[in-house]
Amino acid sequence: MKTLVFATNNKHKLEEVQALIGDGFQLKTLEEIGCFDDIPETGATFEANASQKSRYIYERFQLDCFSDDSGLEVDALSGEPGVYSARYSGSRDSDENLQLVLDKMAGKTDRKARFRCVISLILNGEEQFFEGSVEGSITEVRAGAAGFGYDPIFIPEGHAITFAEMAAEEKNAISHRGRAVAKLVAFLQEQQ
Ligand code: ITT
Repeated sequence: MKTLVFATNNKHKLEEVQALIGDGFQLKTLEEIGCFDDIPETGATFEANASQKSRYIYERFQLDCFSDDSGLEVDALSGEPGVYSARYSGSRDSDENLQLVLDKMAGKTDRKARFRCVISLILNGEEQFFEGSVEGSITEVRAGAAGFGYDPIFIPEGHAITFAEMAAEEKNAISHRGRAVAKLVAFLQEQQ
């Protein structure tokens, strides 16, 4: 079975990707390979940050690995929080971050937004990118308790409830991360 390190410190991402990647692959966490570093993320794009995370692990451990850089882009906020999604309010507190989005969106009629996810895979020393996105809109108030991050204020297009009101499988089937992981899995299957 193929073993891949998933270079993330976000346990919600890990749970989602574990559910999506299927039985054909064994995921190793950063903890399992003995990496407790604060991996730098200083890029201006999801691609650059994803690359930084997977290269950091590959260079130190020489293991096949991938990373996910993701976030919410709100049209009326010129694409914010974007690459700053994890710390938009200055802290990593999801409640504070999503409240800042709601505050900045007060009174705005254009509520269009999307989640984007870029995966950087380093397999046998070669890097590949896989992308996924989901269009949707920002609610006026938060709803739901499932998921993580901005899920309580994001309604995917064609649906009437937020990601945080959906079962994990329902979110995974249409999410930015679900779509990027599906491309990653298809690529890995071709390699076998
Ligand atoms: P790692 O870098 O360790 O993977 P992180 O949480 O810092 O974890 P990112 O830098 O990629 O990850 O930031 C992603 C942020 O975007 C995340 O913390 C959430 O605030 C938001 N986000 C990404 N995917 C999301 C999702 O599916 N639902 C809700 N919010 C999401």
